[in-house]
Amino acid sequence: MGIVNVTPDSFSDGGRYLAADDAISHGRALLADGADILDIGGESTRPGATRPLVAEELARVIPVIAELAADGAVISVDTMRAEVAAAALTAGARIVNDVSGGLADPEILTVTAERGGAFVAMHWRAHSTTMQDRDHLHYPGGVVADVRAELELRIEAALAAGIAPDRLILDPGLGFSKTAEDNWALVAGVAQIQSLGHPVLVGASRKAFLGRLLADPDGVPRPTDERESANLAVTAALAARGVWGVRVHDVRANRDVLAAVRRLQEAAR
Ligand code: PMM
Repeated sequence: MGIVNVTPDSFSDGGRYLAADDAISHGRALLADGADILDIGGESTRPGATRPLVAEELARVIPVIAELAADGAVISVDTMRAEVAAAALTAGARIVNDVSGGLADPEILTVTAERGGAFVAMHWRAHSTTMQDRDHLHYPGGVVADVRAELELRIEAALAAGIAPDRLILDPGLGFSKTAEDNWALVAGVAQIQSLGHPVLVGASRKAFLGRLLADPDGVPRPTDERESANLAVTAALAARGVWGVRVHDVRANRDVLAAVRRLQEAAR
């Protein structure tokens, strides 16, 4: 899944693709690099980000979705709002990627179900302004078990709203109310999320825990666009564990990793 952020303030590429034309060309470049899905979002979820108005979010994403869907691309819309999800599905998106898993605006589940869209339910606890507050970082049962249990509730809500079980994808939500240590535990323990019986998507690309891993001797995190090597190792580990998808910025490099992992798996048979 290749990322197309149509936002002024995403942590890694904010502002770069804000104009619709730039976002559309970026999406086409990601398709040429081998993306199976383009994830198009108009709201930054970086810690501390303020939310755009609905009209603003719609104006950012809908023209980009319409154009890329007309190219034949499989589009997911990265939104927490039912209204945006509905407009995106009408414009040709096939997947709703809701980082709140239906918690921010529960109507999004019904809207997705009614239009036959697939739904990505990510593990989430709070909006960006407060998501890294201490009480949202509390996992008394251990992060993997607690994320699993909270995702189970999202599965129940999604199925109750009419989303078909085979159209529901789960995501542990790396970086969302998680410490770096939590993120590593979730990557290592992804099999426990997979055991819920749905395809699993993971987004590690360019996130802070990779920057911290690769910090310089003074502890200064590696800049966002110099973290790909570590992300590729995470992709390799996740692919070897059989995850359904990875949400990434550098599609070409991640495609190369998937090809190598697949080839090794064939050789091992
Ligand atoms: N991360 C971000 C945004 N959307 N969606 C899913 N399903 N999983 C994620 O991990 C995720 C997401 C934040 O990253 P960005 O600012 O690079 O888009």
